[in-house]
Amino acid sequence: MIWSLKETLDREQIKAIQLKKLKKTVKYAYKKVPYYQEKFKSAGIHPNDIQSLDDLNKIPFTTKEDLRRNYPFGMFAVPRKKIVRYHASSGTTGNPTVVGYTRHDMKVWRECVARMVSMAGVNKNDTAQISFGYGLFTGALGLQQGLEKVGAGIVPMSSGNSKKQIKIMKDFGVTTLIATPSYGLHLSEVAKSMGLDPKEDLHLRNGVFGSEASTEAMRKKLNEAWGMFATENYGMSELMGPGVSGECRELNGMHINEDYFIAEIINPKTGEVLPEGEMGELVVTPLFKEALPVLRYRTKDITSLDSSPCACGRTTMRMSKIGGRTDDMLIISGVNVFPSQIEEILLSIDGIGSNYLITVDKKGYLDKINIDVEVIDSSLLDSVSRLDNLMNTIKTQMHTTLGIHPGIHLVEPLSMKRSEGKAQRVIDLRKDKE
Ligand code: DLL
Repeated sequence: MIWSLKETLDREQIKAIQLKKLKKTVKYAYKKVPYYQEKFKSAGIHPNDIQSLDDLNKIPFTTKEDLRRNYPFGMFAVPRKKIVRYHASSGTTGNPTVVGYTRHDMKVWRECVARMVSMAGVNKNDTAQISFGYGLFTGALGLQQGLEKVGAGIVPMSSGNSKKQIKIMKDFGVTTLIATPSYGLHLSEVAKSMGLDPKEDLHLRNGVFGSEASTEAMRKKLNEAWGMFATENYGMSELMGPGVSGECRELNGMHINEDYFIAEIINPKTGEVLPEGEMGELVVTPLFKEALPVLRYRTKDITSLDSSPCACGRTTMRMSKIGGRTDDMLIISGVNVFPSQIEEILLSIDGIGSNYLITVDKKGYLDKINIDVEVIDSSLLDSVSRLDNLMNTIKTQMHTTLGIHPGIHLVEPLSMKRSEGKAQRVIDLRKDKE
């Protein structure tokens, strides 16, 4: 179902809406956020210079680092009393990126997610189990409010506790699963291990997946395992959360909510804007944000754009599957982690040397992360209790700070291979298994 007529405007109408909102957004960010005043001054531009959509490329980019430098609320455009919701996502090191929403921002977010789940085929007759983690992550609460708007019945399971997930799914007659694709596949295995046939004994008809990359092979497995129709959806906390774009049932790419976002593709090395169809880094300018306006936000996600007609009747631009990232951010079961954050934790713990290797792999359908770490003093390896203590300290800090559960392997001082050039800190074996 097409939720809003705004998804079917002709391209010229969409562009006219974008230009009007862009001018307003640029003026607003300039007036309310000192960071943008300084940035505009040093670039020698003024909001009045933005008179066409092509003028967008006069505006300097905004990055995650800019948000981090202004942690936590330095780039907010409204007083705190206007903020009705906070979320946060990983920063490259140390501070997370904090995002805030006014009532108006929440209204737009709900609308965008309502469109996205409608595109996926969800409606008021559905019972939707949300198996994204509830908390600072935008996934669960973001999906919940849009699903509520559509009228679906929400089962707010959060992630983990997989056997209970299957029991509730069965007993409540759940028809829609909201999760990362890897967790969706894992749940199908858990159902089988409980003696159930996911296709026969459970009643999922839609899968609304996102927050991590997935392949067509994974989609096929999800559809076959559950007898469902799986769609992929894209979003990012700094832009909104889920709701930026999503697939319709034609599976032609993810339709962008273009009356609320302008998408560009740039060459990540030069910053040059690339023509439609070329792969490059996605840069997005949200056109509605009151709390945290960001102009030309560099997502570091690699994709391409396509505005050709889609058989579903929507006229909005579509983005292709994310083909990778321009930085080294790892996504472990939907949780964003930078190797530098892991390093920062390791180096803050007494007894740990500066050599480590992060290995990411798949166990079944779930991501698994292991860290080999050199200790400073080899006598530690002879004491079971000291070894246990150190392992527990590392595991607890990784869990409380980053939300990951790595396997830890402590090794002798100087036993790990030294590199002559740039140290290899990460091995990602998942790529070989796709
Ligand atoms: O992951 C928002 C979201 C939640 C989207 C639920 C869809 C469903 P962040 O935690 O800020 O926000 O992570 C954003 O996740 O820059 C991408 O690298 C990655 N990502 C999100 N969706 C996809 C996708 C949410 N469909 C980062 N395919 C982004 C590949 C994705 N990567």
